[in-house]
Amino acid sequence: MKKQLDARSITMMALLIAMMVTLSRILGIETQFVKVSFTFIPEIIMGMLFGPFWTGIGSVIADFIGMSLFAKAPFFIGFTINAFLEGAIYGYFFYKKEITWKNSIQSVLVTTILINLILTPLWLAMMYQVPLNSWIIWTPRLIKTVIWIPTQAIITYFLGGVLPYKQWLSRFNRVH
Ligand code: FOL
Repeated sequence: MKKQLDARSITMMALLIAMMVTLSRILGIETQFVKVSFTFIPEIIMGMLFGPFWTGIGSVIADFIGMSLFAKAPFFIGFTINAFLEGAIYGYFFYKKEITWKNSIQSVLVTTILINLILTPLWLAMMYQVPLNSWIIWTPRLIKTVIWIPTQAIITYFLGGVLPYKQWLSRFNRVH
């Protein structure tokens, strides 16, 4: 059985979900074919504290809230699947773990390859009915990927240095 969430954990989840919505829908850059945002930061924090399952659920809730408040395009279920997998991946790499160069780089490589280079091109091709090999899918995406992998890896690693995660862990994962 999954550990039940207590009131304090639910409050922290809500705060992190609000950060995800803000970072992805208000402070993020969204074009029709590529998105750039810092949503991975609250996702990693949630991943450290609550693990893959709850971080996947939290990211899906953030997708629903973001789409219902700030939709710039029609809802497409593929991006909800992305949200779940992305949350689950950060939970897998960071739940109750220290952030190191190794898991920073691994997490950005796995999300980039699975989400940004495999699933999202499929969703975009389906959503806009363009061929999967069209330049409009790949040109901006490959440019973003080259810049984004080192950027996200570096930010992730430095998050490890500034977050009081040991304190948080003892607060949020107390044995009842
Ligand atoms: N449907 C849902 N459920 N959520 C959304 O956020 C959403 N957004 C759009 C349409 N339907 C949606 C708007 N269009 C990308 C580009 C345009 C776009 C949605 C996504 C995109 O390229 N996204 C990222 C990866 C996806 C992710 O991080 O979840 C990218 O690779 O740049």
